[in-house]
Amino acid sequence: MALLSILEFPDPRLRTVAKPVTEFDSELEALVENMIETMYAAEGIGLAASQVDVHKRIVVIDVSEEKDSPRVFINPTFTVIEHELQDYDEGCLSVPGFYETVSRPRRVLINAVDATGTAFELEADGILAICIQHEIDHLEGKLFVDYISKLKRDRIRGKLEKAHRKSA
Ligand code: GNR
Ligand code: NI
Repeated sequence: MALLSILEFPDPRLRTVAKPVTEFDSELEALVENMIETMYAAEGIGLAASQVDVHKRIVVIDVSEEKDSPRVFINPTFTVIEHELQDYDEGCLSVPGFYETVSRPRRVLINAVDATGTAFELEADGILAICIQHEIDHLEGKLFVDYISKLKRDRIRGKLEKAHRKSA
């Protein structure tokens, strides 16, 4: 097992559109294990492969209280089953320290395959619905800061760039 390093906004690699997974092999299994370990170490509730500079359609999520129920979503898609929006103060491991309100559909039907290539579907609401939409955005090269004003986004970019210069 290994911890993977997480790209931070405004790194242009976060804008890469991820490709579907086609090989369900031990290499994929190892990557998924490392993503789960990295998500827990970073105290996140989700992680998309894009964030660790692997541009494949892989997401891990654990929204459980005990942090003992990791879920794996490969090639995930969703359809909205309740268009009513819910507001949530979102954060992102790739935008550390910043939280902004984002509105997303309240209830979605997720279609994905697991690490063995077996298809499944799952109805999601609450934080799971928010998180899967946030993670699928990452696979499309999209970040939650894209939903807020340019003024706020540029302010966050400036602060993170300054922090990156200091730690370089
Ligand atoms: O840990 C995370 N918390 C979170 C809170 C509100 C909405 C979305 C998230 S996902 C985030 C982890 C992350 O960056 N996943 O891409
Ligand atoms: Ni994120």
